[in-house]
Amino acid sequence: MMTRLFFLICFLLSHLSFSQALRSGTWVKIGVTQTGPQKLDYELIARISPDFANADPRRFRLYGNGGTPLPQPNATARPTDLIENAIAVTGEADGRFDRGDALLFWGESPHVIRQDSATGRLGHTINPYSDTTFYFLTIGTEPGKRLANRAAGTGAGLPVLSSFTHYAYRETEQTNRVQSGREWLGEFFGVTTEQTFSFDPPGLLPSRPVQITSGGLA
Ligand SMILES: [Ca+2]
Repeated sequence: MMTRLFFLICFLLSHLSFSQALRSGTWVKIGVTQTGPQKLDYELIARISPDFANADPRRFRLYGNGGTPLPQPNATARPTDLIENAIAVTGEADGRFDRGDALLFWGESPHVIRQDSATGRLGHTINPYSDTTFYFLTIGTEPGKRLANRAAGTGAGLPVLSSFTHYAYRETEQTNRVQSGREWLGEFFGVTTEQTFSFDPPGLLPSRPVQITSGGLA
C-alpha cells in the first residue's frame, strides 16, 4: 500500500491566491497514485521538513479534494478551495511528534473504478489531466480533523464472503488521433493484427466466468 508514494516539499507563499488554504504556513505536497491507506512515519516527514518534527502533531492538517477531475459542465457544483481530510496521527496524544509516530490517511488514485448502479457492472474512468493525486499537509494553528473511533462490530447477521469480483483494466492512453481533446487511445496495431496483454488477478477461481470488454478504432 505504500508503493508509489512520493513527496515534494513546497513552501507555498501568499502569492498562490487560487487557494485560501495554501496562503500561509509550511506545506508538504504528497503525491498518491494508488487508492488505499497511506502511511507517513516520523522519519519520513521529519526528513522532508524538520518543521513537522518540532511541531505538535495534533495540529497536523491534511487537505485534498480526491483524485477525480473537476466536472466538465460549468454549472456543476465543485469545491472552491481545498477540503480538509480526516486523518489519524498515532502517538500524537503526548503533543510531540517523535519516533514511532505516524500519519495515516486514505488516498485516492486519480483514476476511479466504480460500479454502475443501473447495470451493476464495474467500470473505470481515466483522469485525462493527471496521473497523480496530490494532498497537502500543513501545521495548523488549531487541532486538525481526525478520524473518529468506532467500536468493532460483531459481524452477526452478515453473510460470509469467500469470493469477490475483481476488476482490472489496461488503457495506456498512448496516442491522440486529432492532437486535441480528451480521447486518447492505446496500442497501435498497424500491420500487426495480434498483440497479447496479460492480466494476473491474485486468487483467481478457475471455475468462475471472466468477462472481457474491449474497444477499438479503425
Ligand atoms: Ca508522540
